[in-house]
Amino acid sequence: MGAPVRRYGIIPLHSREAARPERNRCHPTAGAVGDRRDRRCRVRPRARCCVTLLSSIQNPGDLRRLSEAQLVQLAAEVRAFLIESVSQTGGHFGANLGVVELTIALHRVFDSPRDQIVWDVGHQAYVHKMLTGRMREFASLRKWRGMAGFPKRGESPHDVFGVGHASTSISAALGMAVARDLAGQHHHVVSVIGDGALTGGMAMEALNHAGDVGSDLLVILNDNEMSISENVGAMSQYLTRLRTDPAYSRAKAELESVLKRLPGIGKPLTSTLERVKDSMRHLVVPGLLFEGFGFKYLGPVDGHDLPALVHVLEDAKQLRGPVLLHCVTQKGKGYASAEAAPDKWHAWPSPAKTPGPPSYSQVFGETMIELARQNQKVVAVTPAMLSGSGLTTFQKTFPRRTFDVGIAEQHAATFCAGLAAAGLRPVLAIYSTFLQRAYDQVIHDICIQNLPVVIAIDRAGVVGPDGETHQGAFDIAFLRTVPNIVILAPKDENEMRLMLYTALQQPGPVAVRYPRADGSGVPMEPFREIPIGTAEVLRTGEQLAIWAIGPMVEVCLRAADILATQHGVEAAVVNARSVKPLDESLLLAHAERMPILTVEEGAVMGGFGSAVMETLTARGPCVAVARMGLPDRFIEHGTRSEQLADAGLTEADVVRVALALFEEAEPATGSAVRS
Ligand SMILES: Cc1ncc(C[n+]2csc(CCOP(=O)(O)OP(=O)(O)O)c2C)c(N)n1
Repeated sequence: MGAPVRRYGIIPLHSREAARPERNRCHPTAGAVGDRRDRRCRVRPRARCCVTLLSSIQNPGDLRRLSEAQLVQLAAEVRAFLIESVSQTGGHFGANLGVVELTIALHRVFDSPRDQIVWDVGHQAYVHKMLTGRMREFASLRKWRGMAGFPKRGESPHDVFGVGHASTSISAALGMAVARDLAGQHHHVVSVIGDGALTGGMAMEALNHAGDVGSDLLVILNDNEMSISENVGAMSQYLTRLRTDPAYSRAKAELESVLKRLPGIGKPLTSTLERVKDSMRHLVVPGLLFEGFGFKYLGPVDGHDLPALVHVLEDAKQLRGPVLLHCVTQKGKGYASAEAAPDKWHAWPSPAKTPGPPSYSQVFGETMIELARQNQKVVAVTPAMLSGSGLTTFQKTFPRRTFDVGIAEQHAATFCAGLAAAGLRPVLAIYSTFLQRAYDQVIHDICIQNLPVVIAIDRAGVVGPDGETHQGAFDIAFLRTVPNIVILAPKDENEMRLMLYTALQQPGPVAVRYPRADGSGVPMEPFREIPIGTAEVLRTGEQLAIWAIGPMVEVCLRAADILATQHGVEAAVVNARSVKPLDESLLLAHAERMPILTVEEGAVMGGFGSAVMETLTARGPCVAVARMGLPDRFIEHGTRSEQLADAGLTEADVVRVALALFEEAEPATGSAVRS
């Protein structure tokens, strides 16, 4: 048996006076223990050092040399460094400020990497990276070939599990705990999961399994009441009750003491009494939801009280079986603006945009308002990405027709299927990368029943600094094989509007995919339907046909100009628009006359180009075909243009491949189809 479970008092709600004015510069922390201001900053060598203790931490073991006061000092330095560093590079901000004390306490109490700390989502792992020898790397955070913004196994032995999507940590940690048990080892495994990520079905599945398996596992619930926007759902309300209701905790304490004093009155009565006691406990004991899952519940504990955290973690370490420590933190802690508006400071805000075309997400949000005004049946559904998807104003305009379902992509898809089955016209606003979570729901619940759900796929293609875990590479390849679905890809933001309008006129499911990018600044047309399955010839030419989709259309038009002016090759450029169904008659007509080059910002394997090849193989003439798209490897963090260059999707690449294809096809018309 492990040590008895200790209960920790309810803490007051976050005190606002803790908010300090922001100082986003390297500044000395006031004369606390270990402050040696003459030392040079390792991060900014020419600056006087604001992180004297922090720069002495080479690995987490160094934390164990520090006194309690020094740990508190270290937390201040970590915050100063975070503010300084992320203000320069950009990156996730609020969540990291919220876990400063928790991360220090974890690395003080546990022995990483022997003990395994698994982060959920991983956007809050910057402090973990600092304490595990990667301070110098912060200048390259989320930059091409620089340090990743998420834990990555290849980056450090302390990153025991790679991540970027939410709700995976309990499953992964449980796997590690079970592997440890089977190997007869004795280290600790800890999962750190946010209250937002806890809304994900996977987290529930893992809690359910962990309680059954019973392995030693510590789950730390980092409860800051926020997902990216305010957290939603009944679970969130339950956590709020645990956190904040002093009457609840007083009643709990009083009732527990009364129950303890109740006498046993003979055998038959005892069992009845026990049952009564048990059901009364269920009324008032906090954390019973988790205890029902087979976890010992500790907390809630103030996640900014470092000594208390160290203390409770030491206790938790002694316990056997699955344990859940409920830790209350404040997103953005220590930076006034981020405390006041944690949603806006989830990531460091991008510099004010120079006036220019709106982003696709913005246009999507505005279009949704117009469409909802026209059609009472239109409703919007988002799995926890309200602002990222451009739906903030839509929600304000149509609060009853907006559904933020939490980090629950699978539920979001089937919820839409239900809405559609009952006669509404749901639009599921979802990032390409997160749609991966809902594949079965798209097949089983939407497409088999041919329900008219519009799937608005944002961030399709490369996404920039979030990198590998967030690339929108696979949606065409995985959707294309599913019967009934129509897949559209606009060349610009105006076409996206028209496609959304068109999608809502269809009797079955339609996906519209668009990039994480600004539009081209084209004028917006009144709504009109684009005939499904028709492509658009934007440039004529008889020596080569370039079939492109999405933002690649613009790239190919520029490439075609170069081909004509510099190489004397006249290429047709086709905006395919409809990936499924394809405009087969136009494609076959082109294939009769010239080689075909396909270009897409999506996985080349199984993508749009594959659809073209399949059509030509089945019905076309023997013609040379080349495909360009995202390669069969994961593309790391960097800027969008670095990633497109890495993938070989620049206009120069299109020119190069087009010339090679043209030259290969030229001597012998009727050369074999190839890719
Ligand atoms: C499956 C999935 N859906 C959506 C997201 C986008 N996302 C990144 S962080 C985040 C909020 C996470 O909230 P929480 O787990 O409470 O962590 P916090 O930021 O509050 O620390 C969301 C929705 C994601 N990473 N993964």
